[in-house]
Amino acid sequence: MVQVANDAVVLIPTFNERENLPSIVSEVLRTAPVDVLVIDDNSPDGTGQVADAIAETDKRLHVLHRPGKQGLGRAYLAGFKWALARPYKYIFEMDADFSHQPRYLPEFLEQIKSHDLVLGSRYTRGGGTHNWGLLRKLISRGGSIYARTILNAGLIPGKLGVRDLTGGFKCFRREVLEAIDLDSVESTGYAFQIDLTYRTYKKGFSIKEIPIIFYEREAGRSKMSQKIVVEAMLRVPQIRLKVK
Ligand SMILES: Nc1nc2c(ncn2[C@@H]2O[C@H](COP(=O)(O)OP(=O)(O)OP(=O)(O)O)[C@@H](O)[C@H]2O)c(=O)[nH]1
Ligand SMILES: [Mg+2]
Repeated sequence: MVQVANDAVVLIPTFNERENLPSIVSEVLRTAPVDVLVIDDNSPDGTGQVADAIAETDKRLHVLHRPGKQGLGRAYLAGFKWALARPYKYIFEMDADFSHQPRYLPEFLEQIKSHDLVLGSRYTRGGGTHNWGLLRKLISRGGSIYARTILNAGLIPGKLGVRDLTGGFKCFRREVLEAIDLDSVESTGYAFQIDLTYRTYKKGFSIKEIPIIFYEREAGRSKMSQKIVVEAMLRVPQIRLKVK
């Protein structure tokens, strides 16, 4: 296997994040002993080329180019495979838009020593959101409660205690991703986050939620859509039935 600079790699999927990319990458690299993989879906705004230019000057940054926009889930699955082909122990998921603050990375790295999956959680004590409108809050909270209710049905005891199921700031031990049949994951969007956390739980791995404040993006455009919300709602019952 190839040599890597650090034990941990932070996967950052990007679609039109040109404004955010240089600052998020430099802040992540400055804050924690990690490598970074940018997974770009051929962003029309040239994010991929910006990433390539930074990678030329910093060996800790890697770039995976994909031919076109296929959604967050597909990008992460490609990133997981890339990371598992290298000797990384810890594999992070993180957004490019500063909603996930790099300052939390050291706490993740501390907790992942004793847990299999560490989740950045808005809905545990000390967590929250910053600058979110009421509608966005309701969708997110409602989504987590809805997913928890459906996924828990008939499962008590041994209950899925996770409070923030749609969050996307996560750190997996490599053993978790090796144990999951990645090729069978079909969800994209928010459903992807629910799906992976549920699979981790069903395999019996330990999950730890740590509080984070989630910041609304300041630069660039949101890719959140009604379609993603509807997909998540329809997928949850399927996840419950399919994932053993
Ligand atoms: N490679 C890739 N990245 C994507 C795709 N869709 C979203 N992303 C990235 O995934 C991360 C999360 O997407 P956002 O648009 O911020 O979605 P969100 O956080 O639900 O929405 P906001 O809160 O409004 O920002 C960002 O880094 C995006 O650039 C995609 O199809 N392909
Ligand atoms: Mg965002």
